[in-house]
Amino acid sequence: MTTALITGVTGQDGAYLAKLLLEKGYRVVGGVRRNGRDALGRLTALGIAEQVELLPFELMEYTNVRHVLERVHPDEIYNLAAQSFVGVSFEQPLYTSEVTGLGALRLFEAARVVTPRAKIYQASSSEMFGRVTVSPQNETTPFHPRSPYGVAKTFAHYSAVNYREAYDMHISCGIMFNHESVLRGTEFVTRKITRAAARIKLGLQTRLELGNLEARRDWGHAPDYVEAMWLMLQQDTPDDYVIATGETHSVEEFVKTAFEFVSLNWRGYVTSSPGQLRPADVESLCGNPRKATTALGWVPQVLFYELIAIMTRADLQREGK
Ligand code: NDP
Ligand code: GDR
Repeated sequence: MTTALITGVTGQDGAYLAKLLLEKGYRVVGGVRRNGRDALGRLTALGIAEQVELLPFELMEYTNVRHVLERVHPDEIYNLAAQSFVGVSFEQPLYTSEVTGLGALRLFEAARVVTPRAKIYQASSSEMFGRVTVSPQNETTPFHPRSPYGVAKTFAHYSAVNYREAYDMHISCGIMFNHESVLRGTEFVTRKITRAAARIKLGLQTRLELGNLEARRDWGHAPDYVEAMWLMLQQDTPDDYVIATGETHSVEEFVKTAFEFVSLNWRGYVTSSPGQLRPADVESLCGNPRKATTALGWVPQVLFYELIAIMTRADLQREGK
């Protein structure tokens, strides 16, 4: 039986990936932090909380990371743990660098010592592209990160590449563009919008305050994206892959579509507030997933309009209870 260790198993991607690997017959071990809240909410929502073996895991603590590898001896390691919210990274740049940047290096270094033959997936991000001058972006597009989060992910990405080249380790990076789902955290703009549209429709909320409505993103569906993570680790040689839909839409288009889904005109409810703007923002992202399609056979199944329908419908159900 193949054993996978998922760091960040309580997050959106961790939950979907755990489900996928369990369906494939893996033994799935998940690293969790003790933080006193309902950490297992997403695993419970997918009905797999009992099937994932949970171990205390903290990326800040090298000894802990190393002990977990010694205990689990995973065949595959998926490093999804991170301080993943770009907005907060401006408030907590050092902490974000520690977890999202150095945390990944701690894991690679521990794996080099304990499980050098394990295959590793590193969750790289389209935020590394940042201020782009070419569109769409692919694996050869230069990085110009625009946030402490983006800088930390770029450090982690190059650390992964360096460990691959220096120590011949099987580390692959998914340069993933935004991917969303019904399990997305409510701090991210998509879920903030679909939840608000549902709540306004149900009379539970009156308005929605957003920031930059002109920002454009390439939004896909998280269950499709975890499939790409797994595919990367089934290859004989490690590599980096852009995972995206190839479509780009603005935040305003997202708002308009979600509100239309609940038969409301967004203009009566949504404001753009300077307080929600970031010191620097990534204005526009659009990925070219051709390499993943050719080499991995990966194709996104859910695109923009269906994604918004899935998320808004789920929020209507949840909020209507
Ligand atoms: P989430 O924010 O939903 O999940 C992050 C996970 O990391 C949570 O399980 C969290 O635990 C855990 N974590 C945070 N800090 C630590 C720490 N110090 N030690 C151990 N675990 C920690 O992120 P997503 O699921 O959306 O994303 C997964 C990964 O992919 C992240 O690395 C993210 O940066 C990256 N990514 C995501 C994209 C997206 O669009 N979703 C796109 C590109 C990259 P807890 O539950 O305790 O907070
Ligand atoms: P992002 O996602 O920063 O791309 O990072 P987020 O949903 O937070 O922002 C997307 C864009 O929307 C604009 N925006 C707002 N964002 C939030 N959160 N709240 C608002 O009210 C709001 N109004 C406008 C933002 O300025 C931005 O331009 C996500 C995370 O999952 C990262 O971990 C991941 O690496 C990248 O996607 C790819």
